[in-house]
Amino acid sequence: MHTSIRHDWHTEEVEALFALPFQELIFQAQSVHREYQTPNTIQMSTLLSVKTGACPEDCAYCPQSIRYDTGLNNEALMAVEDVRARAQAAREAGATRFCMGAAWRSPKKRDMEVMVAMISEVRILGMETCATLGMLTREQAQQLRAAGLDYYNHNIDTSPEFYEDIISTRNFQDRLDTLDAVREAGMNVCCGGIVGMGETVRDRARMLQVLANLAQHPESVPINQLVPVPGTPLANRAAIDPFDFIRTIAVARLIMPLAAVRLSAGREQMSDELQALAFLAGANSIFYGEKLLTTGNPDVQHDRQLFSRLGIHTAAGGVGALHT
Ligand code: SAM
Ligand code: DTB
Ligand code: SF4
Repeated sequence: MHTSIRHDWHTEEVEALFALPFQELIFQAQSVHREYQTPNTIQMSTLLSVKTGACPEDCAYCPQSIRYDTGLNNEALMAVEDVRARAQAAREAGATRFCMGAAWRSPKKRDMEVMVAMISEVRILGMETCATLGMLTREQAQQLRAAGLDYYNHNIDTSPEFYEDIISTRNFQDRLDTLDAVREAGMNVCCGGIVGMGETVRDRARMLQVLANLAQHPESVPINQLVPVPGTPLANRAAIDPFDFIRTIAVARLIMPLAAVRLSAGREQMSDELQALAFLAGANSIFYGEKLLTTGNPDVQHDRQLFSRLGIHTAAGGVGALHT
């Protein structure tokens, strides 16, 4: 059997995958995983929030929006040397990629100068570099690429239809425009979304359909489970059925066979068994280290033990990446 790589998915087809009996879906996803990916292998990225809080956007899930009182300490853009030290520590702990996040709508000229220096320093350490800084112009994307940025993370977060229920300060097309600029600059795309925000199964299918129908699939697809943060409008959303979360991972794997599917936010709230099920369904990358951007993540000792119990190896470089 050879599953083809498609870019012409219909919503109904993707919905039909979500509707498969759970075991059938997992079997299909694991079969595709075996065909296209290295089994039992997981790539690890470490996140660092290099500029925290006071973001002018109103993303309903986000503790960093200036509009919600989440008790977060706002922090200015970090010094390059401090970021370098954090990247080195992450490398020593076993991460292969370092992802720098900033709570901006989009970076200013002054910010870009610092980011360029930061990216070069992390690259010198021999790590892959990733950044998530908000919307970019074509010129900014080129500048980041020239500085040595390997990946840009920019999530579509949900379906085009549900988007305006979650964010009002930008639209879905703005996200697609930045993704286009990132692609044009020749960088790897990291793009996914959040589940558990009150969206329907159709919204989940539409989100994955949009990603799979891009001219080129993202090299990395983070699937985040909403971390409900007190003070945000989504603080009291009912938790998603864990099996529905796993279904989202499985469908991402099935329709984007070459992508690294990232089991992202929400791991701290998941049991070891649920994470093992996510890996079985096709997740093969994680965020590694005690913190995501502002919220918690499992400690490294626990992750190492989990991988050892499952016989999982850690990958040296990006799966299916354009540049490593
Ligand atoms: N400001 C930039 C932007 O939004 O593009 C970059 C940083 S932003 C925090 C990166 C991503 O983190 C968001 O797109 C969203 O998918 C994810 N995220 C933020 N808060 C979250 C939460 N409470 N639970 C799960 N994912 C979250
Ligand atoms: C992604 O998709 N998830 C990461 C990363 N890309 C930047 C961020 C998760 C953030 C969770 C909430 C927080 O820690 O602030
Ligand atoms: Fe700002 Fe990004 Fe948070 Fe939205 S997700 S409020 S853009 S930091």
